[in-house]
Amino acid sequence: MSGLILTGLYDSPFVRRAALALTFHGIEFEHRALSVFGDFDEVLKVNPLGRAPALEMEDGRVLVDSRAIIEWVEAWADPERRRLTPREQEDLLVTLKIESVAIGLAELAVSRSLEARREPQYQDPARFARLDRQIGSALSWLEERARVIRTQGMPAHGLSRAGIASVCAVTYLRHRWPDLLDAAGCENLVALTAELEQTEPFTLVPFPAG
Ligand SMILES: N[C@@H](CCC(=O)N[C@@H](CS)C(=O)NCC(=O)O)C(=O)O
Repeated sequence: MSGLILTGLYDSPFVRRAALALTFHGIEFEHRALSVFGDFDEVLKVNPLGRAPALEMEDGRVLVDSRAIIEWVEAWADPERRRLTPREQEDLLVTLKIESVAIGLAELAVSRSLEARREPQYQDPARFARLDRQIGSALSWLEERARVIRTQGMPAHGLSRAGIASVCAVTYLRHRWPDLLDAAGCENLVALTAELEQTEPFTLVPFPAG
């Protein structure tokens, strides 16, 4: 497949996980590094929500939302090839549970970043306190499952969509809110993330420096 364009920055856990799924499957795409803030008008042209990621196809059709993009990529991929989604029902349940919590964690971490962008007089300490409890709780939940996240349902090649979502969320926290990550004390999850970040496809879609 060619002619695909993925819009968004890789400092977004959602854009990054869509790019990781495409890369995992060896699907070539052009990366259009637009910011949802600095390039808002351009982003609105491809995504009616004004959000990233958006995946444009050669015929002009656009798929938005990282979960939808991963679903589509997995469905398109040759069924005989390696996948990110387990076929067996129990494995699928565990994988989707972990992926959902990891995506939710990324949403909470991004919400915290959006909250922090407000003028100080409009920032709400109670909102930060709630977000921090939610982030800490989600990290603890993932930490308890760190040993299964890596290979959940996909022992042959050792990566599932649960792993991709978890790594994207934890690496985002490592860059944006390291104190929260350290406070959660999730050593196994942090070690797993560091290990996977050294492997493909993560090395091919790195979190931007700086
Ligand atoms: N559920 C969406 C979330 C996408 C999302 O919230 N992306 C962020 C970038 S990190 C964004 O576009 N934020 C701008 C906004 O919501 O105004 C997905 O998984 O793709």
